[in-house]
Amino acid sequence: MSYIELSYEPKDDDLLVWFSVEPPKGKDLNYSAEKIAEESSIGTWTTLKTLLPEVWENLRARVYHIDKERSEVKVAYPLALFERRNMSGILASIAGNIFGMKSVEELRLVDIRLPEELIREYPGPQYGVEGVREFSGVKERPFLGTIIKPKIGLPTEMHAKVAYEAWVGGLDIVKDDENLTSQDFNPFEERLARTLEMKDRAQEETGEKKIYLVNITAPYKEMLRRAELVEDMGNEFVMIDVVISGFSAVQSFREEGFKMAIHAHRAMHAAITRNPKHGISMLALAKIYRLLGVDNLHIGTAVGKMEGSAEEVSSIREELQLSTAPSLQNRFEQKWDGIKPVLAVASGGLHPGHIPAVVDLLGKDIVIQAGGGVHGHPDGTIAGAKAMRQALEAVMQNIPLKDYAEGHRELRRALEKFMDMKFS
Ligand code: CAP
Ligand code: MG
Repeated sequence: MSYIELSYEPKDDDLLVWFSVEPPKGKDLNYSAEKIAEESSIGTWTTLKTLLPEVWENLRARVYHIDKERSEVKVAYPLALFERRNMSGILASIAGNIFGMKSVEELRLVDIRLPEELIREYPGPQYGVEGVREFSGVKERPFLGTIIKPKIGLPTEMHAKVAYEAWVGGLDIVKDDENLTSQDFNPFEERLARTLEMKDRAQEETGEKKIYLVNITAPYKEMLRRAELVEDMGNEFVMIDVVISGFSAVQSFREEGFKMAIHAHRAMHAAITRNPKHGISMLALAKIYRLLGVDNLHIGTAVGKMEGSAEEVSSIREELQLSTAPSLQNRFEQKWDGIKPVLAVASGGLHPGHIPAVVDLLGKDIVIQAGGGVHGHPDGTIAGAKAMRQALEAVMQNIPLKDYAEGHRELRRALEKFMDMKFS
């Protein structure tokens, strides 16, 4: 009785998983493929006297593709193996014990093909790209944002003041950092109230809608309490560290039905996604978060301080935004019927000089965020925000950044500091 069935034609409603595998010394790919399918569906390390024929027939995973060249296997899972609308349960099968088995040396979950029957059971983003553009008034161009820096430590009043400066300098978005929650020097309630006052003031002064991504990451019941506060104060967004909070919290939070968009920060993802031979790809995680229903998701920049190649970041952006993501060398074709597109967030080591490259790579349905790249501007936060806006203006008008900087002091000063550019 083998889990390998290369003649098996996956059904439309099978969930498919693409693995890259390094078998242990002395074992071949077929050996590891067998163990992966067994441990991720119905089996264990030995044959079982308790294995009913119908369990074997109806619920086992089937290895339908083995590529010895690329050391990859593809496995088909019947949907009956999983509980409906329980993403944690699905992952406990396809992304659970198998990573720790001795019968693989390395194992990477490259991609998941979500069948349309499963897609229909999940909400997807409440707002998505259109909805966020709708309530923010940012129509065509990328969104510009900053993260208050230092990431931790500013007292509440200073946090709110820096946020005000970023907004009046021209940024659309101010975000709490991923590890700013409710510390003694900047308690959540205080920060929310003071920063929203500054948001209102900046909106009046600029005539532009402004967005505050307040971080509600906390034990789940506390997340709900904070979300209620945020909603009562009329803020349109919450931010959640989704990997750290867990799939169950993200799925539950989306189902709470708050009338607020979810900005998904992915801190901790690299513990799972970074090793090219082991773990889970950011592409696969991004698909799960789109299905669960975040509105914004960090995906990397290719040009900033965080790892992630241009090809990978671009592929993830496509997966988040296309209604059908075509198959690639390491990506299933994926239909997203009825699931809204997600705003891709490019952040991490960015400054105004990066904006042309980021827009070139990822297009306009993105959020470009810079923390150090704004608050590290030699003339301070307002100038840093202006420099970001000027850089985007240059891109939208197809003017080379250096030329545009000639007539825009804040951008020039940013390029002098961050890119060592020389001006006459
Ligand atoms: C960026 C950032 C973001 C990273 C996360 C930080 O600050 O606030 O958390 O972008 O990385 O704390 O590093 P800087 P990613 O602009 O000062 O780098 O978006 O890849 O998940
Ligand atoms: Mg951060």
